[in-house]
Amino acid sequence: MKKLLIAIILAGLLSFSLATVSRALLQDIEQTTVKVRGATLNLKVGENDPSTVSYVFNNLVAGEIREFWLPIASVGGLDGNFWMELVTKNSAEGDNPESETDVAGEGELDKCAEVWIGFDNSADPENQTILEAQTIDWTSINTVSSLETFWGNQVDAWVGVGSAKMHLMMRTDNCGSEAMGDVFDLDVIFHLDQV
Ligand SMILES: [Ca+2]
Ligand SMILES: [Ca+2]
Ligand SMILES: [Ca+2]
Repeated sequence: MKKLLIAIILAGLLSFSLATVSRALLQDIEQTTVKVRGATLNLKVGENDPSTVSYVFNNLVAGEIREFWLPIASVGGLDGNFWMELVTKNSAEGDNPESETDVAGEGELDKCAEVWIGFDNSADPENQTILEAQTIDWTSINTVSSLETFWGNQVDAWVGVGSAKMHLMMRTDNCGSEAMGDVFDLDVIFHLDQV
């Protein structure tokens, strides 16, 4: 009887030990990492950001056209509404030959000079004549202030994918002897607003 009791106790201890061994469970862990960065809305005009582009149009004469092309791209993570401003400043009489008819106060060149502004889609150079959006036809510079190209139009899309190229032309066909040697600066200001 005593042997039987010992045998039962041993069997119980053995089964308890087996149960303890069977509790060593398998495990698996997976992980994912979220890298967080704030949004950017960033316009790039020309090759450098911020832009370092400037032009000099010297000795403009009636009948000729001066012009430049400038790549414009949205390089941030957000789309935006693209629009522009033209601001004339530093109007002055400059050189004043005796034949100039107006040498008083500010110069007259900024009042008679005209601009033309259009956009090409440079991603498709074969079809630039087709894919050209004109923003303004020949217009006196001092009557242009803000050029709003409404959100969702062709130019916004081209700026968004980085293929827009602005074409600006200037002429002084309406300028006479009153504007001889006169000077002014034209700021072309590009905007990209979050939509
Ligand atoms: Ca920028
Ligand atoms: Ca002058
Ligand atoms: Ca003048």
